[in-house]
Amino acid sequence: MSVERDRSNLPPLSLHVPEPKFRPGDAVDFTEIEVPPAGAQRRPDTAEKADQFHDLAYTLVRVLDDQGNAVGPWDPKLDPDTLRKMLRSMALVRAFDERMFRAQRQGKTSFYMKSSGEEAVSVGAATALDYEDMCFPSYRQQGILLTRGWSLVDMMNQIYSNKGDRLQGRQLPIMYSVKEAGFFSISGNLTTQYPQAVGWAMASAAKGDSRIAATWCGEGSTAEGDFHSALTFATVYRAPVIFNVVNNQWAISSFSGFAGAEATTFAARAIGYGIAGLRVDGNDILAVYAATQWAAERARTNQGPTLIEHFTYRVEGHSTSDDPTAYRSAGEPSAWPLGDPVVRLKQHLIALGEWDEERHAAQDLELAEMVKAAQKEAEKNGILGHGMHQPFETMFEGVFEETPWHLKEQAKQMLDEQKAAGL
Ligand SMILES: Cc1ncc(C[n+]2csc(CCOP(=O)(O)OP(=O)(O)O)c2C)c(N)n1
Ligand SMILES: [Mg+2]
Repeated sequence: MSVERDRSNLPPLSLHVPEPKFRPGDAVDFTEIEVPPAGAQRRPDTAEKADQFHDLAYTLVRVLDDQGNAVGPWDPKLDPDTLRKMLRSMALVRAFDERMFRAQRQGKTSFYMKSSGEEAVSVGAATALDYEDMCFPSYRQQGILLTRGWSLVDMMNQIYSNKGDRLQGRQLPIMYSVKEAGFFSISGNLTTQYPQAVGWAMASAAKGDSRIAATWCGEGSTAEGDFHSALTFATVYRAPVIFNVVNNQWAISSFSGFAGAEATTFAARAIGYGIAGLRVDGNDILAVYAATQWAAERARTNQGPTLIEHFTYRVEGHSTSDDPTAYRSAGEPSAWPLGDPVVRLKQHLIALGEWDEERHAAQDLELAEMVKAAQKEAEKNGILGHGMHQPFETMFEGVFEETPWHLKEQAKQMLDEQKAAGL
């Protein structure tokens, strides 16, 4: 028997619905974002237990200061050639993004996603990892393929779903899959790459291999169940994996608050799992490089996984299907307190006397020409809407080792109908 209690003098509950600070038309003031000085964060030994440096999950590991100097214990002390290579890779990502964005607007493909403002996250990590390490990216890490020297034409063929497309038009444009470059198939289903990376890393360890895995997802994607099961498996088996959370503040039109950013940092998610957590200035490529190198050393010495939050900003729309002016203030990108990753590395190289504005401008021109030439080459294989680039029946292939009878039947029916229709 239940006795109802008089609840009339209890305070009414209320629901907290997060709301972004700035909406279209609002003036932007990011002074609330705490930006600690570069060089001020300690660098623990890679053999230290994860619970010894929880503070690093609540700050920002930074190397490049406002004058373009590399300072503090996280400075990876890279030689000028490596620095110039990273600058070139970031500039190439930008040139590639520009060109492919335009190709979409010209109707040559149905879809494209830029990574403007986030180039340091993928280029810095890909430079710090070994080529043989396996990457499980999201759709905004084209910088890994470009840093690994993958063919621009091959990437463009995929974007155009043309007859040179190694995926035969069966994936959304930009969802590359390049086994030869250690680049796992991108999935449109957010965060599926997290448990996949852990599984791969566990297999690598079980086999006594020396290769590690790295994976990336957006801050919004941390709300997926897959994120949490991946972290559980990884901590239990001390899987040699690096979890990257790219906190670019937005998940399409939802701000980071909807993934929990009002309550704590994304790096702090690691703490509850007993995993090493670092929060890094994602627009500082030296910090990204140093954090990745540190996490890779932990993984390679069986100290287990590391979660790195890259604090950055998505400068452009989510994709070519998005219009950010509808939901956020146009002033945000320029007010972002951590600057532009390309400009910051350029400034550093200039401060070292290893680069100058003229060389930079010349490189930008050279890269734009290179991308243009690759585009011309790829377009020889076809663009969207100009003919059939793959035989119809290929849509039934590549999923099962042996095509099951019912798919064979459907394929035959389709081909018969095509024939009857005179196609
Ligand atoms: C499981 C799943 N839910 C929803 C979507 C739709 N979707 C595609 S991208 C995206 C936003 C993801 O934001 P975030 O993880 O922050 O990554 P970002 O795009 O900022 O790099 C959403 C909701 C999806 N693709 N898969
Ligand atoms: Mg995001």
